[in-house]
Amino acid sequence: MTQQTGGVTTRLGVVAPRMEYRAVESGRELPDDVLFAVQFGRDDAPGPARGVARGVRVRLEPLSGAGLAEFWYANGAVRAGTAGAIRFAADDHHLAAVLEVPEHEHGGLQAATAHAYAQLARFQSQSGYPHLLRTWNYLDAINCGADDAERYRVFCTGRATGLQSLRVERAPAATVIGHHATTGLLQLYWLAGRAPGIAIENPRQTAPHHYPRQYGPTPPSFSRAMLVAPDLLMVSGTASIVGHASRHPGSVQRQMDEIFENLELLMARAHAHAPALSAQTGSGTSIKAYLRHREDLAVVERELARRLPAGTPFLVLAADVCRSDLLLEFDCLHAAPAR
Ligand code: 3EB
Repeated sequence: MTQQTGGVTTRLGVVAPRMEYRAVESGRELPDDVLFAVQFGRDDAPGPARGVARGVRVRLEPLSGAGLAEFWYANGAVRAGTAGAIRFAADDHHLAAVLEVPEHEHGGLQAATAHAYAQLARFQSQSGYPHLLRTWNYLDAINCGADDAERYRVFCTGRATGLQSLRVERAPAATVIGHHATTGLLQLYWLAGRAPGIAIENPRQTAPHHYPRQYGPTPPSFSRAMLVAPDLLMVSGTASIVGHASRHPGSVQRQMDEIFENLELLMARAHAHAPALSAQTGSGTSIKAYLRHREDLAVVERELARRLPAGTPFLVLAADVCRSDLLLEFDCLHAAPAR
């Protein structure tokens, strides 16, 4: 089936939200055609406050790109609502939703995470958008705790427990990142579709559900990237990992080179399924970097400016990555260049 919607021709008939980083004007309401907006920074930063139906504020300090928000533009009318503690907004093809769970209400991270994912699973199975495509997860002190008590590993166990009831044929693409601030919250937001995406794996990296025991009792389960529509690839949080091992501890530059190897391999594979997507980083690529040490900012900014077409907006956020030897991680949206 070929269909024309908003100027985008697709073969599958799925039309992705158009996603871009743009400046938020303080005090302005979200335009009606926005499905979801992700803002970064403290509660008193400009833009819609916490609790706005069509969006979330992630409490990570922007080191570069302050004031930029990630806007997801809808296709068709937007319907927003709540279901218990979940806030959601949906268009003709996709649903965005957010759930923020105070850890103390559940007696700790593992139970809070299990609860959050059980809520997600229950909601998703009734939502009319059954295909979970992409999740983002933010928690405090992600590297605290020794060995299997490290909070990222505890999170992984809680997530697996909560998701048990959801039949996911393909694990979604995902990001799990640590706040530098103390928020007390597990923040979870996600994108789901009426139609499934196509999971893209990275042959340089071990499938997460096959990670060996040394990384924790419950291996994570996520796809390295999800082709949401013929014109949008959503790449998972991508770090300097080859096989299952972290590479280049101590070198931000070399970790970044490894990340770009991983990203471009995923882009090349996605291009084989979706020829509208470029096989390399280009004008349709949006990157947000999560950076552990702010003194590495200049290196990251220089590299992103060098790799992205001139003037491409990008974000660098102060954050912790799920393994303490990883200095940074990238989220990447890879869209067909605007026509
Ligand atoms: C990695 O490749 C780095 O637990 O869902 C990246 C993306 C990472 C998602 C997850 C973890 C997750 O293993 C960490």
